[in-house]
Amino acid sequence: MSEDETVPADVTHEEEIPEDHPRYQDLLTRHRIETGVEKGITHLQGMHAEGRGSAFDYLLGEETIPSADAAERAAAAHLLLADHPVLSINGNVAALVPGEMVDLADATDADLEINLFNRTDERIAAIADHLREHGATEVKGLEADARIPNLDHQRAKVDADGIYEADVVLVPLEDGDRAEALEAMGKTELVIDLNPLSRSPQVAEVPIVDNIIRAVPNMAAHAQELADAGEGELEGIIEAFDREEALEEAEERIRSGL
Ligand code: PTJ
Repeated sequence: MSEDETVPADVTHEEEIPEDHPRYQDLLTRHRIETGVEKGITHLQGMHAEGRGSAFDYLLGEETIPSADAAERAAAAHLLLADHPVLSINGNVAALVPGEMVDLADATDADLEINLFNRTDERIAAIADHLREHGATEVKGLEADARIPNLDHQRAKVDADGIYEADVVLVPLEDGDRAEALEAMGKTELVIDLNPLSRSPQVAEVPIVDNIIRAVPNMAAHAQELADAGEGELEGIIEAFDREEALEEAEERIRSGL
């Protein structure tokens, strides 16, 4: 199919988007965010965030570049080595990769916790239902009985036995203030963000500059492959990963298109 060929203006089901369309991933992502907003899962601002991400992804060539794959493998190793890993879910993440986050949690024995920038009880409940529909058995973030220090009240809310006490946290599409506040709590942060210049990947131990729809299934595949690896092998993968180099490679790819 050529790029000029159109897809139906009103896509009701994502199956209506032709998989051979040159911008398939972008169309799929847009559709999932739109559906997320309609279902009360995704905030309207999530559309803006997605538009920004999609521009970076276009420049990256809409593919997982080698340094992102290395970051995804290192992130999987961190999750497997952690005492208490937690995967943070916001409205965009829930709309884009609900089942994939459940698979990653299963593969790494991690908790799933809803943590919203624009927090309302209605959205928390809608996202928890949505995750359960996609196979989650336990969803954290509903208690909100602890606070991240140095953040305003709503955005600081977390579960005491979830993100608050976690040693390793995956924070995809995260706002920079919260990423910095979590980092200040001494947590190992794994960040998925298509903008390598954004503050969240800049403070992350493992910045993953990739589209979340590719990154999360790839992390789960790495985790499954590393399921029987010993601590030494996992530590070796972590040590071999160079965060500065990964950020530079992603920026170079975006700027040069090469
Ligand atoms: O659901 P809530 O209330 O928690 O709100 C979630 C959003 C995403 C709206 C909120 O956290 C927000 O406003 O985030 P920002 O500050 O816009 O940051 C989102 C980052 O994610 C940006 O740097 C985007 O480039 C990046 N991004 C957007 N879509 C993707 C992405 N990164 C990876 N994959 C994507 N599909």
